[in-house]
Amino acid sequence: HAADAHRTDLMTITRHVLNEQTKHPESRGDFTILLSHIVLGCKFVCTSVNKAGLAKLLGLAGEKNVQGEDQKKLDVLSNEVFVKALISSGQTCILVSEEDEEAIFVDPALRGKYCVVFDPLDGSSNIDCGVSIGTIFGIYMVKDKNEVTINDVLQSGKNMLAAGYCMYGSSCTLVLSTGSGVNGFTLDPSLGEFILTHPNIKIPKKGKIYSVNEGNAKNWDGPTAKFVEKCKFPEDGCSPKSLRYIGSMVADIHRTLLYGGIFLYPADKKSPDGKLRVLYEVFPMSFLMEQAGGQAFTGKQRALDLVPTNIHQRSPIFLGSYDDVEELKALYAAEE
Ligand code: AHM
Ligand code: MG
Repeated sequence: HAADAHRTDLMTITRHVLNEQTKHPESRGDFTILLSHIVLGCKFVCTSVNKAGLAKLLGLAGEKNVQGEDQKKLDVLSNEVFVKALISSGQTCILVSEEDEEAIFVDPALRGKYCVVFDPLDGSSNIDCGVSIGTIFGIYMVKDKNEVTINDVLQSGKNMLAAGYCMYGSSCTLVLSTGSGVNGFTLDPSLGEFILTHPNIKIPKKGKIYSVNEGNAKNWDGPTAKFVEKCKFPEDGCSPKSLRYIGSMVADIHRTLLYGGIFLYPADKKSPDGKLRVLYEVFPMSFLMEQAGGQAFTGKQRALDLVPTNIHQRSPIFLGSYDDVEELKALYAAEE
């Protein structure tokens, strides 16, 4: 009986990834170990986020992060947990975290072949009011394990082997791509396992939602302003798009993947590079978007073609349904 099979044949994230990796038998075990350590970090952060109000983990830790913003205790905690989990996996050689100014080079004795770039807890301005936040990560492979340099992470996004995010929302959802489509897993708290709940996510070809911080509108460039105007006052007789903006990238991208539409964090006069960071925000989300059939564009080029020169570099980014991004690209092309 199909319904029974559903309940008793549980596709855990580990089982799913092992199945996917049969194409790369040489890396199967190593990648699975790395992923299980990332999953452990996500479970820990999930529990901490859920307990935050109760455990009085909220509030300033008295430290500032690299960008000079106030850092919340949960950010510090999440970062420590991820760094330690990744190092102890024995599979990593370089780590780049939003919370650490310098890249972390793993002790040679514990070194493996993967580089992990991550934002341990993104959207932290949303912590205090209980809105969804998330972890974002991307994985590269080092060229030569014996000669590890910063250039191993300063690679274009299309070289990523895998990328994903975990959203700490009404449920805990991990969305992952290892380069052959996108799959979503939901944490079953009673089992402590992520179970495949959203197989083969494909973003709708065109969406009805746009997602942007309109408070920055006065400083936008021409094409962004024109695009948003067209969302509200379409010229072709279509209905206007709805606006949804959570201000938490993981939640805004998760909705965009499932419902379609477009997410914009454009350049503006005050921040010509936008706000979001190339390595651990823009690249992983762009990787997922393309794997789901959507597009990711910087205003100048395909986002995954960027080659960062600095680990904390920022870039404007437009992500979403194929047709919606196509429309925006046409406006930028007309500008040139
Ligand atoms: P953070 O890394 O300091 O949390 O900032 C990143 C967040 C993203 O989650 C979100 O998309 C964006 O900042 C929202 O920025 P804004 O408040 O400018 O709209
Ligand atoms: Mg962030």
